[in-house]
Amino acid sequence: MRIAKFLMFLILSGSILTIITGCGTSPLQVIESKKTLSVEDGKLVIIYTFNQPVNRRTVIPNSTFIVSTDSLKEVPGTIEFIDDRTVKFTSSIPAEEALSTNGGKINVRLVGRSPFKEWIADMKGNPLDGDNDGSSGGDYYAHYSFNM
Ligand SMILES: [Ca+2]
Repeated sequence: MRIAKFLMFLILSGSILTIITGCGTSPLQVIESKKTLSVEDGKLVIIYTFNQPVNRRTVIPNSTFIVSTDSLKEVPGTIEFIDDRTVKFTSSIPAEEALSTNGGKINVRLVGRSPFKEWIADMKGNPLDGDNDGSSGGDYYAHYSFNM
């Protein structure tokens, strides 16, 4: 009887703790901006700002930061950090090569869910809340129309 009560206490205090810690922290999310996409020196540039610092080692081109177009499944590029919350992708090929002559669609996927735990993470290792449901995990997808 006493053990059962103690177990009950453990289960209750555990769930209360989960509720408290769950409310206190907001997950890593992308802040939507109108100036995401641009061309610099003929290269395609995509900039995202997050709501908190990002673990730099987790942002990897064509692994956790995936850019594609109508004609290219993976646009090769490099990642640099403007500050600890702002990530800049620059294509290593000219924008003209990544797109068709008139432009086209650019698709971005930021990985927040992966069976291999290869995702964009905050400083504590929690994955990106890309689907914006308020809890860590879920991919972020964005599609842009681009005119050359
Ligand atoms: Ca989520």
